[in-house]
Amino acid sequence: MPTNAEIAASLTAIADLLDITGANSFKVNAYRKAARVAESEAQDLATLAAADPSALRKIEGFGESIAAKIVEQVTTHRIAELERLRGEVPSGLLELLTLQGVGPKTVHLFWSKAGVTDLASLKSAIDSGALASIDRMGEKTVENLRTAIAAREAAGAQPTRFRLGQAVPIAESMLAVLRSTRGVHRAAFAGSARRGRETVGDLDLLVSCDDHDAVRQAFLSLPFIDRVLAHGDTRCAALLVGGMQVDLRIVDDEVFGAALLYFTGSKDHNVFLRERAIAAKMRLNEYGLHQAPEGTDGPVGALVAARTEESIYAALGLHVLPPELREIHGGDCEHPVPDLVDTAHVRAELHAHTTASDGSLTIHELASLAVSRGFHTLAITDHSKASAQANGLSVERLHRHIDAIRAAQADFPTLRLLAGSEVDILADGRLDYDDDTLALLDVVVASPHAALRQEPATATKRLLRAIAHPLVHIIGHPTGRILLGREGLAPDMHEVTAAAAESGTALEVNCHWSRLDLRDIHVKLAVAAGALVAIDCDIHGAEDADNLRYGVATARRGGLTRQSCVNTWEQSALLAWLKDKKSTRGAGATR
Ligand code: DGT
Ligand code: CA
Ligand code: CA
Ligand code: ZN
Repeated sequence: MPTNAEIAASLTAIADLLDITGANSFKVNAYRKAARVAESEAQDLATLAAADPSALRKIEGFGESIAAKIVEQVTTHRIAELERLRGEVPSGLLELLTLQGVGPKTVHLFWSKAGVTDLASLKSAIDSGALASIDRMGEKTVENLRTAIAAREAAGAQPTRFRLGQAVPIAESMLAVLRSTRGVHRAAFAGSARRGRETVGDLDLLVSCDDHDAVRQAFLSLPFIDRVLAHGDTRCAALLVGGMQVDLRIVDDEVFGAALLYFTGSKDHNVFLRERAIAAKMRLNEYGLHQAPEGTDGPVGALVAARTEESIYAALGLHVLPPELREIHGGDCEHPVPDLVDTAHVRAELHAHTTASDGSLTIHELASLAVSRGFHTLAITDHSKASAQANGLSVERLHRHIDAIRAAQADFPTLRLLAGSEVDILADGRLDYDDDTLALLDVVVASPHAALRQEPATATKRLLRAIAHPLVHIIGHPTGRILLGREGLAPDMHEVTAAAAESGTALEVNCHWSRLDLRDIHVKLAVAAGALVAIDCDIHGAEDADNLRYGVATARRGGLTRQSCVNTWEQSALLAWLKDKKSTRGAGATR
């Protein structure tokens, strides 16, 4: 059965193809909206449609005709309308959509006004001047197109998105160089990376300075630049070794806030802010918030705000929306923003491996690392026996490991060391250790590691069983997905989060940037259900502790508050939760 992402991709494909044929934009927008809804819907749409085809209609954004298309894809694995459109539109035109700055409406113009059908004919149309003669196709647009084609050709078959934890360190090392460049006032990354999205299409850097030349020189001589795509006075672009694109904007310091706001996006949030500005008789763009023009198309009026994001939100009468909320929460920042969890609040790591299973640190090294982070609690949670490939511990080895953890405690007066385990949730939801063994542990993280392709309904039952187990404290990386690698389980997350809230079991946001599991939309459901969430680095080596920020960003995107995150609690509250949960053992649990 198709995944939500596959359904979203089909809906987007229909929208793109309709747009390219010049179809009515209401119809096109309905498909685009439905694609966004499908992508951020936490329930498995195929499961929903298979159980009751009319259920889809209840989801806001799916009209009758679109719901029917989804049912068609679920039941027949094809959508006749999509195939008809594919027959009508030359396939080479779709490739043009991957060019930066080129959308389907532009492709419609290329096709209908200049007879362009693929990349090769687009290049000839540029060279012959045929393109420049199309209405609304200025010289600047054609120049941008050349840049985009160069980028496309240089990137070749590289992946089109990169994982947050791979992009952010590169962005920061580039910013460090730019910040030390002469005349630079402020430098930041914007775009999807600043919103903490799990993958980024390209990096957007922003610098304010007195000397554009110096910044451009510094940028162009950064290490790992493979190929320069553009080097203008206010915009540079380059491809890095590995294929990621970096866009740099150079602005005056007075407008840094406006540019940061604009280039942070999301596009939907920008649209919301612009409309808000218009309603208040103002205009907002990347150069600032201005009074509206006097006449219908005169120049904009006086500058209202531009130096900081805060000043712009304030002038619009809005609360500042943290960047992580500028995407899935859409535009809504009229209400006070919740007290989101922050990296500085985290005082405990509850998922860490030592050399006893597949970690590279000893108990003592891990504990020293936790102390250096200012943590008050660390749980040692090595793998259980079913994870043989990760050197999971037999019951006998676990007994000795618990003793070693208890013995190490004496050396760390400021840190509470907990003896735990990351216990496999077997395919049917049973746990990999018997209850008497689990009862010896201070903390049990139960995680799925194998059988990650099971049907959604089976996966739901599996997780519900583990959640209801009274000796389980935390469900580790609940779906087992690997970003850009493996889909993982697709359980009904409404049921999973409701059950977690009911039993007081925490759901983990695994901070590793290849997991980020729970993902943002699942965190949002957990928050809505009132479930507890654990944000853990799943430490296997010292560097993993630095991934905390990615897990926190994911949690913030889902709207997680400090109160609902167990890692932020005072030690006494955390220990009380761990102990109390165990003592309800046997109270009506299904085993
Ligand atoms: P990505 O790179 O695909 O992960 O996603 P973003 O959000 O970083 O997108 P990008 O790099 O194309 O543009 C960065 C931001 O600039 C975007 O979030 C909002 C703003 N922006 C760029 N193009 C447009 C546009 O055509 N309209 C509006 N409203 N905003 C735009
Ligand atoms: Ca970007
Ligand atoms: Ca960009
Ligand atoms: Zn683990």
